[in-house]
Amino acid sequence: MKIDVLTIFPEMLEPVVQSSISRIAQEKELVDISVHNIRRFSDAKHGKTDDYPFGGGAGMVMTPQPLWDALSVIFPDDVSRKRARIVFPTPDGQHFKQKTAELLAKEEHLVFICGHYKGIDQRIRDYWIDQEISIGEYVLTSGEIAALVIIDAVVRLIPGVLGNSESAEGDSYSYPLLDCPWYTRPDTFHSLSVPEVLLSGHHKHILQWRIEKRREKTKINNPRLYQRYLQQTALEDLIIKGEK
Ligand code: 6GU
Repeated sequence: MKIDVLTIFPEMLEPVVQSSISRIAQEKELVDISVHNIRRFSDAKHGKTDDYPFGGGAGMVMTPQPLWDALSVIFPDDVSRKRARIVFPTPDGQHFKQKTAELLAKEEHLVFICGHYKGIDQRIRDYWIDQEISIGEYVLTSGEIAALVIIDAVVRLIPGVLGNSESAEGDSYSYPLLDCPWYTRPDTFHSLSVPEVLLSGHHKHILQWRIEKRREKTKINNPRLYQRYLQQTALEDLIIKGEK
């Protein structure tokens, strides 16, 4: 997968995309991430990339020219444009979910536009952007952090990026319940012990314990997900009984 990120703060992104999962994915040549400085595309004095909003209001809006020119370089022709998905992280976008990450992980080319201030000129959104994504109900100062969140969630789902031992399979959100607690050696630490069942070697009991812990945690931390889980298991029971 090719990933291009347009930003006025490349220094915010570079250390992150060059470490952790993104670095491994790039070393394995499964992903190629390029960070582009929007300022370099600006025709204005001193590489200016923002201006006052028409009609007034607080804050600045990113001007269309540098973004348009940067996108025109990334997409030299219609074919390259058709093969890509342009994502705009923004607090007024659609909620980012695991399902969103799964769909984006199937793309061959993703382009992220990081906005600042009040955002970007609407004409860029109308003409270029395929998908507007919010990572949660709070406001961040910049789209960079949100873009990094989305990239991390997507890259780890690309086949081959994670090793078997780190497999994305039982993740919270790819399974209908949140994750259970995990422990490792030593079995007693500062007089804190590990639940005995995990040391019992009794696989069925361990599985039952883990499901119970997942239920307990989901009920408390994400009641809506828990309700969905209850409905789904009720439906599955009906299907098993042949009533649906
Ligand atoms: Cl995608 N951007 C910004 N600036 N703030 C956010 C967000 C995105 N998602 C939630 N808050």
